[in-house]
Amino acid sequence: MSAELKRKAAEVALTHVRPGMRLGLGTGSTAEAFVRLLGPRVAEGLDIVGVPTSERTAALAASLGIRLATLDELPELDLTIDGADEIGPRLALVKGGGGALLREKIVAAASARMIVIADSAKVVAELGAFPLPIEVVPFGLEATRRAIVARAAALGLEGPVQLRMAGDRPYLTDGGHLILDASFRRIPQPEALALALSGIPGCVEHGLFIGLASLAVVAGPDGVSLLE
Ligand code: ABF
Repeated sequence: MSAELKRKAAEVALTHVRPGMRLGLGTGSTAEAFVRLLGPRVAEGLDIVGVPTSERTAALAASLGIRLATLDELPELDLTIDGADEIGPRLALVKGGGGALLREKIVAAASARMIVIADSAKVVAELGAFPLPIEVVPFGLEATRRAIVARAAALGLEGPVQLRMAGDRPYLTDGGHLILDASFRRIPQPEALALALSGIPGCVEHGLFIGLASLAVVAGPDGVSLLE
């Protein structure tokens, strides 16, 4: 997605921001485009407070002068703006390619509304081509991985479930967890998979966001469209 398309989607999302809002700030390059547009508006006097979903976003927002709070200080938010890796039917999402899915989901769930911003290539008829990120605790990693494989197989899903690496070391999330990327290729029943994964000890959270987004702002070569 070109920087220009990201900015266009972010611009439309910005029109949903009102003075006084408590805003969840997403992670990833599209969410960062939104934060970069928000900074100058705050400098002009727009009074909002942001709750970042990652250390990366926190650093960017702070550098732009955006007032920040933790979710403990502001446990109820008005709106979260975030990106996604895939946008499927009924605005079911795959998120977590950027490694921030746990905080992203906690923040989205604490928000009255969530708006997803993305380019049109992220819109899919069925989720799953993008490997599903699953955040797990380091203890018992292989047992947890096998449980994921078995629960998925019971739903007819097969494919490698692999530890995400950062160079020659496992990738570590902001929460000190690991990520398993599950390449199921297709996820025809995201609700069933979400339920199955949530029941596995050792799985902290998975990247299926179901029933959280209420609007997607999708930028493509022919303009911006809204999905509800
Ligand atoms: C976050 O950033 C993630 O949930 C998703 O994995 C990623 C999307 O990144 P980008 O906007 O750079 O494509 O929203």
